[in-house]
Amino acid sequence: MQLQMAKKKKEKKIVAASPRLEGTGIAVPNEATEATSRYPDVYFMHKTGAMADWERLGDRRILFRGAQDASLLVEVYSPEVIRFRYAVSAPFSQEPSYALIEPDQEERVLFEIKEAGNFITISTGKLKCKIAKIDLQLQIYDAESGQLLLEEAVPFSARSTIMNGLEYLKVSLRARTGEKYLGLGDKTCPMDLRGHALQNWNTDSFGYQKDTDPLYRSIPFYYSLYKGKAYGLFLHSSWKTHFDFDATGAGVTAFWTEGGEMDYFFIYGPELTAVNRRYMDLTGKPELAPLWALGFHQCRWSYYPESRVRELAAEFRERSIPCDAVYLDIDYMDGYRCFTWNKDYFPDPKKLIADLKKDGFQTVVMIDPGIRVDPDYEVYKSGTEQDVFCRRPSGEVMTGPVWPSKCVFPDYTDPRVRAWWADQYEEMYADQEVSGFWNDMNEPAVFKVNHLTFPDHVLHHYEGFGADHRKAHNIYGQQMSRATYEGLKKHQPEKRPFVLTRATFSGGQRYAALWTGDNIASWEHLRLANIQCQRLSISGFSFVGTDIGGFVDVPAGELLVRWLQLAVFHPVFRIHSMGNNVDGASEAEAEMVQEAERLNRLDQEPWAFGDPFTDQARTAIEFRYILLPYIYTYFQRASTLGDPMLKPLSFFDQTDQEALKRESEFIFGDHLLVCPILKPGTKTITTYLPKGEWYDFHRATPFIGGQKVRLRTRPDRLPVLVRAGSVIPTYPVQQYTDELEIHHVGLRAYFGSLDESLWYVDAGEGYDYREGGYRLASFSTVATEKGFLIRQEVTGDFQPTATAYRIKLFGMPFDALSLKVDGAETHFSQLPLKVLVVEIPLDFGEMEVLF
Ligand code: NBV
Repeated sequence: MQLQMAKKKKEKKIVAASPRLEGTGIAVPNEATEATSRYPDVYFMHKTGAMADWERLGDRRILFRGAQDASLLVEVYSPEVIRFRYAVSAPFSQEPSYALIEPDQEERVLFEIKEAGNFITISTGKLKCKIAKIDLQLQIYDAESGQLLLEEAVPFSARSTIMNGLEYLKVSLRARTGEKYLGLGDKTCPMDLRGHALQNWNTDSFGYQKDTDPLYRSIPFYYSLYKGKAYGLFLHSSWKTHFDFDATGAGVTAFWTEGGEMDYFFIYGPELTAVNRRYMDLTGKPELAPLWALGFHQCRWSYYPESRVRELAAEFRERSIPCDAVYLDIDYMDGYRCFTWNKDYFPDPKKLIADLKKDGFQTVVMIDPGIRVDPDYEVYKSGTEQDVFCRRPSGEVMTGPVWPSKCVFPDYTDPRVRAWWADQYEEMYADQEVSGFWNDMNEPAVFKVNHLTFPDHVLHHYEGFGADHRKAHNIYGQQMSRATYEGLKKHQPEKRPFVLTRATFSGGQRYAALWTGDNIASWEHLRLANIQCQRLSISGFSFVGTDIGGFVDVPAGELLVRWLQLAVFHPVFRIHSMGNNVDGASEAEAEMVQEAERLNRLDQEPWAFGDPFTDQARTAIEFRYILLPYIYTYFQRASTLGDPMLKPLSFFDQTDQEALKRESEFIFGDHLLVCPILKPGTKTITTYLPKGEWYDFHRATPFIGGQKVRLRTRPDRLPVLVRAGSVIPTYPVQQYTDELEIHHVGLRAYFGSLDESLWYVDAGEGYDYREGGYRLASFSTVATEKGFLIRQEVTGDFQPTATAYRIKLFGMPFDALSLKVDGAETHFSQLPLKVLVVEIPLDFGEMEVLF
């Protein structure tokens, strides 16, 4: 009795903590109502209550029926991954998932169920999951150590009202002292989510701020790290979801969804990196991008007419600033009609695109979901004929203003509509040879109404299961990018698609890269960009970037340069700005804006701020091209293993308490520690080096990790450190990714011992790599007082143009006397310089420098 009262008290507290519930004070509980009285609304609470019975369903599922109106379905996916689903008064849904990939076949997982005393225990070998018979309350333990990993604070509950039906389904967990939370997509709050209450509801967030929530996308997946062990929790719901990471300090972390089922995956590590891989196994990995997509991209709202685009491209080449792609924003369209060209501005797009391509530029264009209502417009006509647009319950097609004042919107949750949408790309992609597409406004955004998006009542096909917009909203952008991706695949099957999307959902990494939307040209936003990209990277979206320099407002030259330097390590490396579409500019800016309007520019190109910033911007972009083979290698790892390309220090060493506190420095790939400069006029920065030995990347100054170090900074580059023993592949500077036939691949080898450094290469386009058309070199290093040994093992059949490595050996503690390559020894005739450079064949097995 006492125990029950204590529980009740706790539950009340949690309810009060939830923002969603605070606002609904009008409903009264069912128990308080009388038959004769009337109320604005009346609510009902739903629980499982005590366990009525349980039943094993097939190989992986166990159904626990509650004595009350909710039941629990447990599904064991693997020894580390268990799915928990709660349904209220309804059978469990059979709907396909937009987030999960369909496994080829369901693996049989061995697990045991034991009923003893007051509990039922499911044991998988790695986990022990204890379910109390009295209320189905849950505890999950590490099977080996017995450490309690997850514990419900109160049993699952849900609430419905007469007027609204189900309002929420909620799980509350104990938040232990010292437990940290990471992930959840592109939230702008500090890296540790603890103390924050956040929502997922894709929202057009023009000029968002550090506390703006929600933003453009929904990734309801977070990590918990406690006493050195990590698990992930993926709330598998396309409804609006809420996460309260102990925001009130009551020691409870709760999450809830506003409809459907409570459906979540518990994903054990215990390493953060293992949690990530298991999440990626569930939701899929990004496809390998075409190499050009990892080059530098230049964008603005908007480059037009054609002469301006040509002038831009020419200026990059004249100034020898590398660039692989130019983007055309909405003004290339004819009256904002998607898939059309403004013929005054772009009389012959095919020719323009071909000419740009000859000069090494790919063209990427914007496509929005809002289709202009215009009976003479082909896309509108065929869409209407084929009935592809979203409707209201009355049957009327939903219209709303976006760029054209009256738009209709395809229902991408219908496979038939996705196929129709995919075909809209045929002419631009297959005939005009646009290289990639940029899907904007797909939260979906609607102008003029405070609600910012479709009304809740709009209907969606939802793969034949039917749903209103509350359920389909968060996956609308993801499904738009999917339909785009499928269109590109269909119309040029031999090419790797490049799709950039603003809105998405978990699993959307399979279809598109992301940018973080309409940020601001401020130092604060550079800091946010750093956090957002790290966080998105561990949330499944490594293929991510920000509008370099800021979308809104104009950066100072120094800010643009520092942003470019950071973005060298963001897979999407693109300058973008509002240009002269300045909205609500201050008076001081007004004159500048007017002038810019007259000239049709407010420039943010790498040279826009003159000297010394142009040279510094060039140096940053050149560094990206130098590191290209390293960056591409880690893209390949992300696409095969799912590993994040950017890793917060916690992903490098989750036992290092200091590393867990850091959010500025991050690891890029497996070997580089990047220390962004986030303040103007920075002369020195203090950075934390995780345990181990490190070198300055450029100067090879050695450092011992596990401590903070103070580094002097330079205007033309960021401090980048590299792990001792690393072998980093480099290319010469190119003006675009396949400009040169590369004869020598650089390897920067830093004295030390390390098991693995990688260099992956393939054709950079197409799918031959799937049939062995790749070359993956794996290097291991051994450093002793007698010498420095590098071993290489190669897999794959691809023959790169390079025939030799030019290896630069850094940090050698003694003079090198000879070089042994696969047994053949050459003595150095004179003592080499401090940095030893040797040239050896690409297919070497073992090379050693002897002291
Ligand atoms: O198409 C114009 C812009 C685009 O440049 C930006 O990148 C998107 O995030 N778009 C938003 C629509 C209007 C923003 C005010």
